[in-house]
Amino acid sequence: MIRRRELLELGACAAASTLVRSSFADELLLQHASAPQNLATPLEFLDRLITPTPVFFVRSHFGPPALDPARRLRISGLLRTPLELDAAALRRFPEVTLPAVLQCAGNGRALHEPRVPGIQWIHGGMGQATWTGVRLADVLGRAGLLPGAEHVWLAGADLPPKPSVPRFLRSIPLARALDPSTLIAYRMNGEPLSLAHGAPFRLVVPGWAGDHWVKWLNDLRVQKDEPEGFYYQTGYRLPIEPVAPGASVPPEKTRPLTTFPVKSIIAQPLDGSRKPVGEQVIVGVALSGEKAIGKVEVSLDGGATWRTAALEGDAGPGRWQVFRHAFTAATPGPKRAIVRAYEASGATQPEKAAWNPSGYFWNGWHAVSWEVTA
Ligand SMILES: Nc1nc2c(c(=O)[nH]1)N[C@H]1C(S)=C(S)[C@@H](COP(=O)(O)O)O[C@H]1N2
Ligand SMILES: [Mo]
Repeated sequence: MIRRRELLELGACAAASTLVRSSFADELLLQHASAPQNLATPLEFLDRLITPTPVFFVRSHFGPPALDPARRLRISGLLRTPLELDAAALRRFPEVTLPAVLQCAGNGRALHEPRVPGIQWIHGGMGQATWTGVRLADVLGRAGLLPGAEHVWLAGADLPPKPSVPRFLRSIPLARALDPSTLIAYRMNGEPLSLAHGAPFRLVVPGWAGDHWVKWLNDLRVQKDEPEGFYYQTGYRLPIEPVAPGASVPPEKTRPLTTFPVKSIIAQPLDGSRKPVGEQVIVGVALSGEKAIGKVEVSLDGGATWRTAALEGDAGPGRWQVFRHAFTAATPGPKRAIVRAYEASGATQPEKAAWNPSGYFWNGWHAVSWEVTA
């Protein structure tokens, strides 16, 4: 059995990305010299409802397989009629478009204390796009579920770099597969899916962490049980009960992670920036797995008092909203803003995120400091 550390070394990198201008038009692209398969969305782009595709983060364990527009999706297991669908066959199901946040479970890993190994994402392991495709429920309905169907195993066409490395295999419970927001998508932000984001088709599971959003999808199996193997039994699991920072957690005290928790991130001002006296605007995004955002608050006095920020975009599960709070700084000097989001139910973010051994789901209060200049 491969150990987590060996696996991490294969993909280890800081998820730093730089923006480069492409030779076409004025397009900005993400680039990372050592690991092109792991790219972070720059923080300053988390100020809008839709993340432009060229700066949308990329996370691939092994890198993409060859581009194959003719790829077929095999749908097998506990079904009356197993199916094999290519892109044209998929398009005969009713088409759906919805906005949804895609966020890596490891987003914010670099902010957990003590630090844990893995890609050191800060805030850029997420983005929101519109996704177009067909409902997985419609496809499974056509195939006809047999008694005992409880889990849907998901695999893509990407292969590990060597035989000792396990394949990337995920699974979702049948109820989540049948949710009308779960899509087999072939378009992102209105354009055909790019290879980096899973062409020709990928799964979209709004509100659930990115590892369920299997790219280059080619093998879907309806099963009675959850799968075995590294990516299911060891990776992508959280402690069932909260643990002390730095604790080791035996596998039987863990469960697969699913929805990401409520959080909010400030995109502007950037930490360490300088702004002239006058109007100061704090902008960012607020999101929470399968819950709608209810309220976002900003504090300018270290958490003593909070003001409610204005929200833009529609509230709803699986999507983010933009928050904005403006105030006037009449005199020069240092400023610091803290943000926290609430779900509609009133549940809110913890000041410090719950530490866990793999560094998933950081959602502590985000603070930025900047200088107001004369
Ligand atoms: N086949 C396949 N699907 C995959 C992955 C992968 O390595 N292989 N990475 C997953 C993870 S961990 C994340 S966070 C998302 C990232 O999607 P993106 O690269 O489109 O942003 O894809 C998921 N789907
Ligand atoms: Mo991820």
